[in-house]
Amino acid sequence: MLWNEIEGAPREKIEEVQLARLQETLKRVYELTSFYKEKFDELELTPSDITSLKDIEKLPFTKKQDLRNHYPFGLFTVPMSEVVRIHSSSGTTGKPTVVGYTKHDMDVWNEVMARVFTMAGATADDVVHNAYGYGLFTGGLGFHNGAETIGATTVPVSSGFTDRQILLMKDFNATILAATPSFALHMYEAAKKTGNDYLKDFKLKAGVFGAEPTSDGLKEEVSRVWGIDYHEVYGLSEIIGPGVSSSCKHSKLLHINEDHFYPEIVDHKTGEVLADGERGELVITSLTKQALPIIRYRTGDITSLHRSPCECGRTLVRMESIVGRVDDMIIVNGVNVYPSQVEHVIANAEGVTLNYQIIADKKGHLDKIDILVEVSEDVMSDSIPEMEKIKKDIQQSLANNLYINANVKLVEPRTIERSMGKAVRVIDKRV
Ligand code: DLL
Repeated sequence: MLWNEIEGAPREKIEEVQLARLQETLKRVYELTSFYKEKFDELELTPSDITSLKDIEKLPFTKKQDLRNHYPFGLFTVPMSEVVRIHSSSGTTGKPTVVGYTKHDMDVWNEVMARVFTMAGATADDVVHNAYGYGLFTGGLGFHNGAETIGATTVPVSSGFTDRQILLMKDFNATILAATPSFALHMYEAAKKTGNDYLKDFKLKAGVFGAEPTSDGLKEEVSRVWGIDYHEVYGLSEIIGPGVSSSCKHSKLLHINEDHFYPEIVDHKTGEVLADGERGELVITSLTKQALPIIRYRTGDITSLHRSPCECGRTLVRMESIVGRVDDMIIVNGVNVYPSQVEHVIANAEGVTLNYQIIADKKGHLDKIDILVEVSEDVMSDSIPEMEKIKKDIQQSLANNLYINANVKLVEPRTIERSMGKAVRVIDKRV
């Protein structure tokens, strides 16, 4: 089932809508912000020079730093009286990035989140247990409004208080779980403690997971332990929040709501636009945003685009699941490594869980990398030969697959700190 007709419209129709909306957005930013006016003037461009979607390549990029430079509201194109909602990043690595929404922007967000839930098979008959954090983070309220838009019963539980989550999920007969994948796994650990036949008490049928890079192994684990279909959702606050794209039941690729968000893939070093299927940095132009329209935003997320038809009938372009972030990549003695690649190796190893942490440091002039991995409950941690074998196998697999020499340290179950939202996978002591 589609939420909106446009999701399955002929390509020409989608592109016609995109071009008209792009031209409107360009006029808006050119006339209403000195930031874009100056950037366009430098390139001797005016909005009327953009007459095809291909012309988008002529436009300047927008970076996170541009938003920070105009903190808090400098790039808004409406008076504050029209702004009905503010969200913001946590700002742990500098000034927070602040985003705003008009009533119309909220309608767009609700609509794309309704599409996300519909893609996951949810209807008004479902009970959505929303364990994304509420507050300035867009996860909680984004999912909340989407669930209400489809008429589902919405449980605004937010993150944290894991034992209570389990109780409420069971007693309220939740059918859809919305959470970060790492928190969903943590919830499972808590549920398991309540008894071995924990699953018979739950009515869950599907989950809508996102907000952090996740290996196929972790996705399969979440789906297996809860006995549910795994649907993925992607998004970022600068563009709207969750709801930029999501997966249907037919494949792992995510349909991009491209009538609202125009995607491109660029080489992250040169900025050159790459062909479909090639991996690079995702760049998004908002096509309908009013409070904070944004042109060619460098998301920092690495993925690729695919235009093959999908069995669900949607004609929207699809993206592969995020491989990693440009700035998440750690360079270990000259070798590029993404945390999700390490996670993939751990997922295929015997005797360990998917709770891990990567610690990068210096030893003399060389980089040194420790990977802490929790062993499974059923591994005899006092059996030294068994532990040695597990450790060696993981180290060997990291060397063979990722070309890194890491020191794997096996640790007792439940000793790595759990995250209630996005998991912290890397601690880089070199920076
Ligand atoms: O994380 C919005 C969101 C909330 C998406 C809930 C999905 C579910 P920010 O806090 O602005 O917004 O963080 C955005 O999170 O640039 C990606 O690096 C990462 N991210 C989001 N979804 C995924 C995903 C929300 N499905 C940043 N896979 C993005 C991998 C993701 N990374």
